[in-house]
Amino acid sequence: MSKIEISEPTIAAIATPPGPGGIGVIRISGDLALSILKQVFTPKNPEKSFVSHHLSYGVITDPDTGQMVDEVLAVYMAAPATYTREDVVEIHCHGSFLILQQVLALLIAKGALLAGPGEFTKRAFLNGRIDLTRAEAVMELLDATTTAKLDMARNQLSGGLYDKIMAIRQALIVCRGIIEVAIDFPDEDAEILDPDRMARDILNDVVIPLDHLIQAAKRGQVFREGVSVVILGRPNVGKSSLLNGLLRKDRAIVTSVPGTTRDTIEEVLDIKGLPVRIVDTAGIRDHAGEVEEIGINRAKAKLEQADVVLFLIDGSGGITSEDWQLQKLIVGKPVLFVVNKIDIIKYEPADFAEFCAGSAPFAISAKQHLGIEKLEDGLYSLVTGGDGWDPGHGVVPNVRHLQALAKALVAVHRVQDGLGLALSADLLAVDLQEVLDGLGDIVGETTTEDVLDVIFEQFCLGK
Ligand SMILES: Nc1nc2c(ncn2[C@@H]2O[C@H](COP(=O)(O)OP(=O)(O)OP(=O)(O)O)[C@@H](O)[C@H]2O)c(=O)[nH]1
Ligand SMILES: [Mg+2]
Repeated sequence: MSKIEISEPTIAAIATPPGPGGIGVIRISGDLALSILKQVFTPKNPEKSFVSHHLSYGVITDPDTGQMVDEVLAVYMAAPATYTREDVVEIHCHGSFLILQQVLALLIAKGALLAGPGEFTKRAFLNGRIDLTRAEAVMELLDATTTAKLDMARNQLSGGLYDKIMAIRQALIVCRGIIEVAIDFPDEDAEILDPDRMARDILNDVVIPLDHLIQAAKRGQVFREGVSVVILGRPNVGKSSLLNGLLRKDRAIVTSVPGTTRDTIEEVLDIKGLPVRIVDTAGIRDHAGEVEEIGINRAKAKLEQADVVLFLIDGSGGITSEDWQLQKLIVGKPVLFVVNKIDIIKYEPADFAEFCAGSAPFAISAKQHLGIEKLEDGLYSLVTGGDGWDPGHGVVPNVRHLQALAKALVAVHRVQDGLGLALSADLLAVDLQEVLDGLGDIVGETTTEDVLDVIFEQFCLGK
C-alpha cells in the first residue's frame, strides 16, 4: 500500500496592521494557494499571469455573485523559494480593513483556513527554512521599539546566534564521537580518549564561547526589557520639570505649589537605545491631604519596583530634614543624586557631598534644560556598566536562550569534572548529551512542542 501524504492545510491571513493604509496585504500559504487565487482573481493580462514570483494586476471578484471586491496586485510564489517553503500567494489590496476582511472571507470560502498567530513563521521553521533563533528574531524585529533592539534582532535574523551555537555543538559532537568509540572499544579506551586533550578542547571551544554568550545575554537583557527609573524628591524640588526635560515635552503639570503632582506619571524614553520607563511621583511629605496621601503611597510602591532612583534635591533650598527622611526609603537601590535649580544658585558640590555619601551629584536646571544630557549619560553608564558595550554589535541571546545556555554550562562543567576524575566514558556521554540537547533547544532541533507553541503564540496574526 502506498503511503498517503497528508499535507498541511492552506492558511490565509491579513499580513498588514488594521487601519487604513495605502495598501493592505493578504498572505496565503499551502498547496491550495494558487488554485484558491485562481478562483477569485481575474488578471488583466491572462497570458502573463501566475508566473512564479511575478506580480500581476487584476481584480478580485466573488465568483458566486460576480461582485467585484477590489482592484489588486497579486503574486504567486512557487515552493520552495518562499517565506514558508510552501506555495505562497500575496494579494496587495487597497488598505481598507473592510476590503481586506471581504477578500479574506472569499479565500476562506474557497478552502483556506484562517492562520493562527505566527503560523507562517512557524511553518518556515518547521519546513526547515529558518531555525528557531531566526524565527524568534522575526518577532523581535517586528516588535523593536529602539534601534538597539532592532540591531539585536537583525543580527539574530542573519544567523549570528545560530552560527555560534552550531559551532559549539560541532565541537561537542566531535567529543561525543570520540567517547562513543571509547565505549565501543572498552579495552582500548585509554588510547582513544585523551582526557587532558578533550578537557582543553571543551574549555576553548565550549566553555569559553558559552560563557561569552551568557555574559552578552545578561548585559543585553536591560536593552531588551528596559529599566524602570523613579524620580523621587520632596514636594516642589522640580520632579515634574525633570520628567518634562527628559521627555523634551510638557507632559506633567508644573506649578510653584508644593503637592502639584498627585498621581504617578509614567512615560517611556529611549536613551541611546536603552528603553527607560520613567516615573514622576508625588512629592513625599508628612501632613499631606487625602488625595496627596494616596499619591505618596503610590510613589512609595513605584519606588519598590524601581531599578534606579533619581533622587532630586532642590539646590535653592539646600538639604532639609525631609530629604534625610526620604533617603531612608531608598536603601539598597542604585541611586543617582541630582541637584536641581542651579540656574538660581551658586552650585557648590561640597554643599551636597555629605548627603550624597561622597558621590558627586549631577547638577541640573530642569527649567533651563541644563545638565540633562549629562544626567542621561550617567544613567546610561550606571545601567549598562559604562564600558561602551554596544548591544548592536555581536550576538545577544534572549532570556529563553540564557536559561538554556546556563543549564548547558552546568552540564558542561560536569563533563569537565568527569574528565578530571577520569570517569568512565558512558558517564561522560550522558552529561555531554545533556549539553547538546540544551543547545538543540535554542536552535529548535530538540525543542518540545509546548515550548514552540508558547514562542509562536506571542506573534501577531498574519506573521
Ligand atoms: N529656577 C528654577 N525653577 C525650577 C526648576 N525646576 C523646577 N522649578 C520650579 O519649581 C517649581 C516646582 O516644580 P515642579 O516640577 O512642579 O516640582 P515637583 O517636584 O514636581 O513638585 P510636586 O509635584 O509638587 O512634588 C515650579 O515653579 C518650577 O517652575 C529649575 O531648574 N530652576
Ligand atoms: Mg510634580
